[in-house]
Amino acid sequence: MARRDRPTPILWQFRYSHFNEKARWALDFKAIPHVRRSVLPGFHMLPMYWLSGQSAMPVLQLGGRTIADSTAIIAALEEQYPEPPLYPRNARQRERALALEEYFDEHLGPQLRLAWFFETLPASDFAAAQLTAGADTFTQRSFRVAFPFVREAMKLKMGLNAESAKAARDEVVTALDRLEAEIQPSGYLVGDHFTVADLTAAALLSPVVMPHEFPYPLLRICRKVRPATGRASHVARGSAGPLTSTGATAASRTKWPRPGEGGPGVVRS
Ligand SMILES: N[C@@H](CCC(=O)N[C@@H](CS)C(=O)NCC(=O)O)C(=O)O
Repeated sequence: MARRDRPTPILWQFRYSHFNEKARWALDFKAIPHVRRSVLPGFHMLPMYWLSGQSAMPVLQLGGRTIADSTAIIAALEEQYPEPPLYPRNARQRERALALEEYFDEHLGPQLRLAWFFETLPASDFAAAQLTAGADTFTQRSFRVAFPFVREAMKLKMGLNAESAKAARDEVVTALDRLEAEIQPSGYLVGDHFTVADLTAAALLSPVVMPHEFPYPLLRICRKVRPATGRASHVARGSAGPLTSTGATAASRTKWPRPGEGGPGVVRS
């Protein structure tokens, strides 16, 4: 079926979420016109269970299928919209790209989230404002009122406490060192092109790196951090505390192309 004749995919998302950014970026990279339906943490559970039988976002409705999990979403997009590719054509490179995607999904994404929320959830005004950034005033105010309950639910769901946050921070630093070590002379993680491995690492680091390309408002909490590279602004505005490590430097060096950004029919929500 020609691209233009296919039903418009619907992405169910949290705006402020790095796993959701991973799926958004894949859609944008492939310039796939789609609709975004944003929900708020805590209020997402019922609709997501109803839609997909589980609660984690992102969820993509694509040609009659409902797909949960960013990795599965990218695999489905790659199948239905192969151009431009996110998977290398070469089998060994593809294997490496998928292995790196899995590594960052398992060892960077959840840990960065834990460390990040451990620092920010106690700051109720900031955290509630970030989680509702861009929403209308009524939504923002209502969410702020409900936030103490949402926060407790989030802490329970993530198993968030001082000990788990410390372990998560250590694992993030290990993952950042691995990222630094894996970047090839080309500047990409696999071969000479941007692949799912680069997309995954960069999207999952977006809460720390705060790239300009992030499509929703990111609230700045950071003091000045000494620039580490020629693209220091990406590092400096995002890095807070112990996550300012070599890997944040590596992420700022990684290329961040979004060929399909704002492509025809991409509906921002
Ligand atoms: N492995 C999943 C992880 C998704 C995930 O952890 N999503 C978080 C937001 S970053 C979420 O929806 N948490 C709420 C919940 O699980 O109910 C993926 O790659 O999509």
